[in-house]
Amino acid sequence: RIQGAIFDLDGVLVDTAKYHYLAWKRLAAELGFDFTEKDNEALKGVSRMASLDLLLKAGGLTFCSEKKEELAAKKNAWYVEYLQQITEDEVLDYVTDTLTRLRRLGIGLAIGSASKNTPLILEKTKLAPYFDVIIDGNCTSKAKPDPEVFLLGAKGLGYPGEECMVFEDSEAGILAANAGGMVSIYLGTSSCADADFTISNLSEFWETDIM
Ligand code: G16
Ligand code: MG
Repeated sequence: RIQGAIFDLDGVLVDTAKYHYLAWKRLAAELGFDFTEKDNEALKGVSRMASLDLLLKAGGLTFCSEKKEELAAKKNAWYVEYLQQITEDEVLDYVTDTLTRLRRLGIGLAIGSASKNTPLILEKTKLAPYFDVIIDGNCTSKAKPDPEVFLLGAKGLGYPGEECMVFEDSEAGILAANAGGMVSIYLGTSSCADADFTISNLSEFWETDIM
């Protein structure tokens, strides 16, 4: 039986994925190449430095690690600048309803995000009070598809992975949830072959028999 729910942040609770994309696209433009929305799919859920490596690969460029730190910092500064203007309006559809309903059913609630900007996003969107446990890029060392972030989330909630479900919008995140033994739920309009379930928004979750 499911006792805990672990939510990815970017692209699941909050529509910040578009700001990551804008900032990466801006960096690519500055480096002299176009970065498309299709290229961007592979960056979802992936850590900042790993994302930069994928971006540079798409542009056919290589840099030393010092220069890469500089480029990643530049992208992050733009991203943080975009985040300054976000509000509760950026919270995706059915999110607060779903969190409230799960809470009423006694389900423990956690965040499992790769983002080091999680505290800022939670503050701006006023989502922090909904969660018992917050695991993000500031307290993990292994990026998705490694299950570390979700295993820490389950541990924080006090349940084994098998009793938790994970909501994800990225392939890397679904693989991480599977590796942690959790029920993996993919949120997206396309399908994800590795996910246990695919839903196009959180209201559809309530039509499934997952719980
Ligand atoms: C998010 C995004 C990724 C991003 C990563 C690191 O993860 O999906 O695109 O690269 O965090 O973010 P930051 O640069 O803010 O530390 P998640 O796990 O919330 O989807
Ligand atoms: Mg995500």
